[in-house]
Amino acid sequence: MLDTSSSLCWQQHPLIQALANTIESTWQKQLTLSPYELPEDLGYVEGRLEGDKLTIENHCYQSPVFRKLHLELAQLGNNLDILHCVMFPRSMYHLPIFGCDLVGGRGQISAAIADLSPVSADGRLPEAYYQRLSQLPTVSFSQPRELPAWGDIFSQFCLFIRPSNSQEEEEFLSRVQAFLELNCEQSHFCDPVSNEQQEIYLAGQQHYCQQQQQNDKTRRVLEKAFGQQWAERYMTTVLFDVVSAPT
Ligand code: BLA
Repeated sequence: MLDTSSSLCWQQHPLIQALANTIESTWQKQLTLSPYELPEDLGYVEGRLEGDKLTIENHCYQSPVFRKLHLELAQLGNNLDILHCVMFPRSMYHLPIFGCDLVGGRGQISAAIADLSPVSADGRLPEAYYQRLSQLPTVSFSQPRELPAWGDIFSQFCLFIRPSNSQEEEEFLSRVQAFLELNCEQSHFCDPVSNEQQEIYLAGQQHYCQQQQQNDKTRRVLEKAFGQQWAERYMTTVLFDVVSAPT
């Protein structure tokens, strides 16, 4: 469970609470976590957007296999609840990037996105992922959403929906849990790759971050509350930092 004495978690949409707890407990159970230091002033931040308070709370770890395990909760007044989560592997391992974003307001989640995104040159996931992901039960959602142009980084397994009732919320949650568990499990079986391979996976991660930085919807929320420069710094150092050397 999330250590949440002062956490935003309890004030958020139930699906966000449930997913935050699932992520935190899966990480705690399956990975060997140590702290990841974010820039000092960016762990917990408050700003104002048109009179409403925007609060951001970050939970960040690393592990022997993952460079950065980032769970962020954000809340804008009573209007907008956000969960953002990314697992960046170290480039010496061939693992995809797990990413997830939930955006909702006034009792309704408008965007629920989750993926295991490839970082290889041919855009394919490691073979074991195809086997396992294709064995998952088929799910269909009544309101699928269309990815923006920068979303060419996502895999064929990407879910992007507007859940229309609690059953669809449950189904989304259990699919994300399956992605998470698969990713944590695979991290125990992967071997370090050659330097040449590392260069490729590093470039794949850089491309992922550059595309995500083009999400104007995220940028706009941050710019309105904290200004343009702050939003740029936050998107490029906390959310999607492009690392230039193996870590
Ligand atoms: C969409 N992200 C959004 C939206 C908002 C945010 C307001 C629009 C919601 C909607 O259209 O219904 C805002 N998201 C935020 C903010 C933060 C955040 C402010 O994380 C952080 C402070 N985004 C990610 C990750 C993925 C992602 C990891 O951070 C995917 C793995 C995807 N968010 C994503 C996509 C959209 C979105 C694809 C839809 C963009 C569009 O339709 O143009």
